[in-house]
Amino acid sequence: MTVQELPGAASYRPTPPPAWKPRTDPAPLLPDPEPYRVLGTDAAADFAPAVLRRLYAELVRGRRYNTQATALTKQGRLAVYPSSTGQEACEVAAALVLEERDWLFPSYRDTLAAVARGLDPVEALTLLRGDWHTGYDPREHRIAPLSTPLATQLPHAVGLAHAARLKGDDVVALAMVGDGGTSEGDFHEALNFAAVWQAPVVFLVQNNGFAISVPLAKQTAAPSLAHKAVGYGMPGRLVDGNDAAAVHQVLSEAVARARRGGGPTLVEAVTYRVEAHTNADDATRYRGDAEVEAWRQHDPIKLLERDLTERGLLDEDGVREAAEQAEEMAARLRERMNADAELDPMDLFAHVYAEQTAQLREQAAQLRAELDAEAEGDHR
Ligand SMILES: Cc1ncc(C[n+]2csc(CCOP(=O)(O)OP(=O)(O)O)c2C)c(N)n1
Repeated sequence: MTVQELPGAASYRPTPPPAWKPRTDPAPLLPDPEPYRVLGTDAAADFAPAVLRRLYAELVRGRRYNTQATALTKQGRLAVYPSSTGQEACEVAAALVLEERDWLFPSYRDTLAAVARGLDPVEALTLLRGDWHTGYDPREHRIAPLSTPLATQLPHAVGLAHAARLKGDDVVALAMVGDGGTSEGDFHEALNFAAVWQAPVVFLVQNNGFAISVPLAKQTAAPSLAHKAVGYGMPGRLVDGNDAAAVHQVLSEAVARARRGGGPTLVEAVTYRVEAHTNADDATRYRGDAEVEAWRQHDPIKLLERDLTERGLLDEDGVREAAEQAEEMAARLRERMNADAELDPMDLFAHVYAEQTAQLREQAAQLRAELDAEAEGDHR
């Protein structure tokens, strides 16, 4: 018996499952096959020279901040510093594309973004010096605490952005995370909620090649990190993370989209962590010099300087001026970081809970007693 001979076969029409209907077309959400670039291409001519010069000054200052902070770890003035050397284009552009009323959600790698947004350079290092929780008032510049637990800043960013939208506030949140952080559950939860709620949030993934010693290939089998966006129903953009103009443009577009109610964007910036993970890491154990050298040739400052010089937008005086301003900043930072901070150990218990737990009260009383006994001993 053939199918045509089955009873009722004449009325049989194949149909999709009853609840199925077409959802979002994935094509417009897909990232470009190659990272977007501006410097050295025709697109550079459309860029406002003032923005490029500002980016240049900030990159030079940012690089000097990184080298100075690393030097402070060697002098014992800073406990730890996760350097963003080589990633300055991402750090600076993330700060510059936001309005004052917006919020930045950085990770421990992003001290520089916080400083470029206006945070006091010493306050930005307070946590890494081990002196104080967070070290600054997040509300002052609308910069959430530098987050050490990977990706936990992302759901916070989504919550803030969604709440702002419900209240009718014109606020965008930009959240930064590393390539390793994209494997965390918090990354998934944040992106899923952001897309479902169409929250005004931009996720910037700095793909710097490594999560400490783990290379990206051992981290994910996704075609790119930007492709992950499609699964959540938001656009993914792939950009050369060392091309400051390209990062600035892609992030500006994502922020503008979020602001006009268009929802979230996931931006993957392809960059490289030129230094070790922190001063406590030895990167020579998991990568070779040739790889690092290739990235040094694709340095964000070199790329911008070459483009600006070739187009007559920067001369020797401009280069010297930027270097001098960066030196002044570094000298002030050194001076202030070399002064011993006045610390009250009792502050350990402050600002953790609105109402302290019984255990914390007990521990605080113990510490108070020890400090008092020590002070008495000093007087004897
Ligand atoms: C939830 C959590 N798990 C593990 C760690 C330990 N840890 C600190 S940094 C790091 C690597 C993160 O790499 P990536 O997200 O690529 O950021 P990068 O340091 O390269 O900027 C890990 C696993 C942590 N801080 N938080």
